[in-house]
Amino acid sequence: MSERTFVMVKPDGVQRGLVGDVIQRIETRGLKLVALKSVDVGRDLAEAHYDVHRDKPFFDDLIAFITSGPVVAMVIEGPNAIKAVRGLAGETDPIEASPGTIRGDYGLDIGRNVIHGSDAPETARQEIKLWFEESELLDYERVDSPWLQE
Ligand code: D4T
Repeated sequence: MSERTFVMVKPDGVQRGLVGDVIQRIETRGLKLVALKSVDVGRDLAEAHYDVHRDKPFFDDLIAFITSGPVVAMVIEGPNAIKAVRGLAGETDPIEASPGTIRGDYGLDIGRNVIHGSDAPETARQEIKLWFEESELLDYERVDSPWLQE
């Protein structure tokens, strides 16, 4: 079943020049880019995005990090897109992430884990609504879709 997920290249990924690599992995997997933009994240947006972690000890550091520089925000669509992107990203803590995943290839520290991907359909809906206007979401078919799905 086709679904949408919210993906963000975090400030460390942008500063380290990893945006192209992340997008390439998503595209070559067969997932469709529905929306894409650079964002200088303000405190309100950062706190809304990470509201579920408000009471965690790492919350302040997380907000400081995510507001420390531009991020690249995306909406990605495809069959099982949420699971597919989480698989591409690897475990939250890069030291636990398998080589071949984005975090396993590029990270060492849980506070600098390069990418975010929604963890469930309801979270994906909320995050897409938080980061994008409806008018920013594109409706098109990838020309190679018959070669990607039976
Ligand atoms: P995100 O949301 O960034 O894609 O990460 P995950 O979905 O994989 O993991 P998460 O929500 O549990 O964590 C959100 C964010 O907080 C940072 N973090 C997390 C941290 O700095 N210290 C910690 O102990 C944990 C658990 C990393 C990701």
